[in-house]
Amino acid sequence: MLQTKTLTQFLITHLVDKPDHTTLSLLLSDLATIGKVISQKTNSAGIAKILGSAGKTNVQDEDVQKLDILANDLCKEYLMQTGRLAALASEEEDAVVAMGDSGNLADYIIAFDPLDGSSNIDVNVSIGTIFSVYKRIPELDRMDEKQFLQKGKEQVLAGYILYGSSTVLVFSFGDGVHECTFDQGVGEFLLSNERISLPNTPTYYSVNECNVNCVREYDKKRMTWLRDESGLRSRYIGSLVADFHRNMIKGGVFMYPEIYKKKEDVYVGKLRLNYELNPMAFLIEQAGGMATDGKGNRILDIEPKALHQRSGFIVGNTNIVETLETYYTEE
Ligand code: AHM
Ligand code: MG
Repeated sequence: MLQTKTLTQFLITHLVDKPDHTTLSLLLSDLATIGKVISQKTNSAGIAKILGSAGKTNVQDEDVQKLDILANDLCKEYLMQTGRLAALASEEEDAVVAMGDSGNLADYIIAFDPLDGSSNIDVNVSIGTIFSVYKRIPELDRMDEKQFLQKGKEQVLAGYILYGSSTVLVFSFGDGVHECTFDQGVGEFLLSNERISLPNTPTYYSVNECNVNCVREYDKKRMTWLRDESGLRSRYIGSLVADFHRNMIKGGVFMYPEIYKKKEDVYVGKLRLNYELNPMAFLIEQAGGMATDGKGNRILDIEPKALHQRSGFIVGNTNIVETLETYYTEE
C-alpha cells in the first residue's frame, strides 16, 4: 500500500499555499519525467552501447560522453514542446538555446547540467542532472545571455536528479528542500524526505586531495585542517550531485578550490557558477547551510559575468564553511 505522497500530490498541496506556482510545478513535473528517462537510459547504457566518449569536446574543452549528448538533447527537445520556457542554457551548449515559438510568451528560463559527473558515466558510479530556474527578464530579448546572468538568489526553482543506488529528485521552490525517490514498480516519484535540514553535527568532508599541490597556500591550509583537525571523515566520489547529496543528508562540507593552470598562469575554478554552484547553493541555504566561493563571497550574491563562468566553491554546514573562510587571505 502506498504510504506516502506522490510528487504530483505534493505539488497539488504546494499549489494551495503558492497558487502562482502552477507553471513552475508543471515544470518540475516535466523535469521528473526527464529524470525517469535518463535514469532508464543510464541503467541500460552498457547494453544500448551508449557508453564512452562521443569523440568531441564542448565549449569548455572537456571530453563529451555519448550519454552527455543524449541527456542534453532529451532535455532540450522535451522542454521545448512544453511551452513553459522562454530559453535554455546548458553545460553542453556554447550559447543560449531557443525554445521555439511555443516559448515566446513563457515566463521562465532554465540553466542546467544535463549529466554531471562525466568521468563516472562509464563506470557505474552515481551521476546527476542539475537544474536552475529563473523568471525571464521581460525587458530583455529572451535569447539575451543576460537572462542567465541573474544572481543565484533570484532562482525560483532549483534542484537535481541523482542517478545512484536509487534515483532521487531533490528540489526547492525557496521554501524548504524536499526529496522524492523514484519507485520503479509504481512508476512515480514518491516523497521520501520533506524539509531536509542539515544535521547539526557534520560527518564528512569532500575534496579532491590530489589537487593539494596546485592550489593557493590558504587552500592548502584548509585541506590540511580538514584532514588533520576537523574530525570529519573523507568521502569523494567526483560527481558533484552525489558528493553534495551525501553531505546534505549526513552533514559535512564539499570544497573545490581554484586550481593553478600553468599554461595561462592563473588560478581557476572547475565548477560552473550558473548551473552547478547556484542551484547547490540555493539548496544548501534552504537546508540551513552555507555556500561561498572560498573568497568570502556568498555564492547566491555573485553577479555572473558569463554563461559558463567558473568559480571556487565551499558548501556545507555553516560552522565548517565559516571556519574554512577564516583561512582566506587576499594575494
Ligand atoms: P562535469 O560537469 O564535466 O561532469 O564536471 C564536473 C564534475 C563534478 O561533478 C565533480 O564535482 C568534479 O567535476 C570532479 O572533478 P575532479 O575529477 O577534478 O575531482
Ligand atoms: Mg557538471
